[in-house]
Amino acid sequence: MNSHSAAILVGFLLCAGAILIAMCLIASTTHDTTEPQSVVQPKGYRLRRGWLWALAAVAIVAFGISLAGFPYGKPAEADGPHFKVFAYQYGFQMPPRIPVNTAVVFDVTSRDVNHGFGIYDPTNHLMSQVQAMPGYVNHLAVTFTAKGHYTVRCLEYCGIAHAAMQEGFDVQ
Ligand SMILES: [Cu+2]
Repeated sequence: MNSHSAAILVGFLLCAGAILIAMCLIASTTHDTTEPQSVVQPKGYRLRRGWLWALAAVAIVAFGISLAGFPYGKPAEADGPHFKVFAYQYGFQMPPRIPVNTAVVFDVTSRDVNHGFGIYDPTNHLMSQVQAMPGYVNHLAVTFTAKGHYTVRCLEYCGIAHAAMQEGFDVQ
């Protein structure tokens, strides 16, 4: 387990523990109600409305704060070298070598149907991906900081041999 996975596990356990404690507190402080349904129901609806508006406020604030860091819609770095990628049933036509520590741009399109262009690093982790669409060129900016053999896999079901649709290139 690497440090990233360990951090996710610890975060999950902390959240799960906090929820468990909250549930135990609620269970221990909840008693049989003697109030009739007609009294409880409006209270419940008020509480629910309050929750809705509180969550909406949190979501709007979080959206506003995180919007600046949204990765989509920004033009790819244009100053680096561009590499053409053609996806087709069932493979990729692309250059066999990509320079290391260089901001490169993949100009990705498809010859037939929609495909995915997913780049896996030498440890087989997905590091970047974009759609390969007929009639469109999508630009994917990537800077490879490690040399090695990278694998490209299709991430969009595109036909009977989709699972075998794989290509590779060397970063050097
Ligand atoms: Cu596919």
